[in-house]
Amino acid sequence: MKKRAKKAFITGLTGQDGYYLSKFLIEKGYKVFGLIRRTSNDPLVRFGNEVEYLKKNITLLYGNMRDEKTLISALKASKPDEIYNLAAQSDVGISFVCPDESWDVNYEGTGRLFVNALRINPKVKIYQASTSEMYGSTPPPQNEETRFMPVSPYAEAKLKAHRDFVVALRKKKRVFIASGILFNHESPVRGEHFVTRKITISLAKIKLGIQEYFELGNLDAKRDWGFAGDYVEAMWLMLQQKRPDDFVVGTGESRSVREFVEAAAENLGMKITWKGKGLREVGVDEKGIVRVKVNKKYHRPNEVHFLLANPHKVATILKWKPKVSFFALVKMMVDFDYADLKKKYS
Ligand code: NAP
Ligand code: F7E
Repeated sequence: MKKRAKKAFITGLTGQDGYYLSKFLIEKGYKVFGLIRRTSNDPLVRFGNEVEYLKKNITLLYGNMRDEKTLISALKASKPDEIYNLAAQSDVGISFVCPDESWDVNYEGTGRLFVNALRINPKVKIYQASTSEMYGSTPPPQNEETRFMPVSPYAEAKLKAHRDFVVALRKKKRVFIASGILFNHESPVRGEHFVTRKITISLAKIKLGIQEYFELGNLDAKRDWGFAGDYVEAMWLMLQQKRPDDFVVGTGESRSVREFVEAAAENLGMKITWKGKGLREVGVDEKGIVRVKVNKKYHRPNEVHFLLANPHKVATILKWKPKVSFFALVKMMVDFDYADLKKKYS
């Protein structure tokens, strides 16, 4: 007899990770259900020219992490074997401006989803998108044993969700809830307000003569940047284990925002060098034209200075390793934005 296809329910389907994870699961033969919320623009804009293929292969269910009834309806309609909770107000900077939304979606929303999912089916396997931001001010390298010291409303909400709805619920009810403590992961479909994509879009525009310069905040912040397409496999692997657990997912290499700018520029045949200090620092090209300025408005009230994963556990237990290097990731993003903008502006 033919085996029934497994069913996966993804929240945050329309985000960066939702895009890569839904494609990954469709290719694995899953029947995929995704939560989408009403937005003023097309919520599937990230799917680009794959939209028809993905729409054909995903059952879209309207709902919102802030609205419990809609989550219950979506769970009843999808009857999932696996749940991937990717929905979040995921912008750390914005979480200082809208802390209540960050709390309601990232903490309360996770509770609404998990408690109802386990009430409907106590055997469902759940993945929670935890984050390296939970380490906050704890010095690197960071692994599963490292102390959490969050410094933003985003990280506080994610940490409380991790403690209450992953660690405590798993222990108390002996249910299958795994979490990925993922370090920054990027791609050509990364949200345009995150620093990597802001840099690749801005430099591509400068190269095309559409823009003269762009502004950044803290150039010295260091992040462990990997490729989102690699990281969704680790999420899936976590739900294929016998026991639920927490895993740090990262590359084990860290670079500053400044280094990201330099690498992206190099891919466009430009060389950026730095002059001045603090808010007066600028990045100039080989002709001496200012291409990067620092603006206080992009500095956060509290900053996470240095993140660097120790991915030993994910490599040994899940046998997972990133495939795309830092430089290949930067090239992938720059190439995409340059080609896309050239088409749009020519
Ligand atoms: P993203 O691109 O910002 O996507 C966030 C998703 O959440 C979008 O689909 C968004 O829908 C949805 N969402 C936001 N508020 C919602 C609400 N009230 N109800 C329902 N859906 C809502 O984020 P991502 O980069 O894919 O990240 C996925 C998850 O991993 C997030 O939980 C994030 O916090 C976490 N994480 C990300 C990273 C990273 O480096 N990317 C690292 C660690 C952890 P709309 O499209 O309608 O806005
Ligand atoms: O900032 C600095 C900024 O916004 C990276 C989310 O996916 O990863 C992401 O959070 C660094 C920070 O990502 C600008 O201060 C300088 O130090 O790209 P980002 P993030 O805050 O690390 C974690 C793991 C998540 O969980 C989150 O959901 O870059 N930076 N200048 C800037 N950042 C932005 N956005 N814009 C600037 O102009």
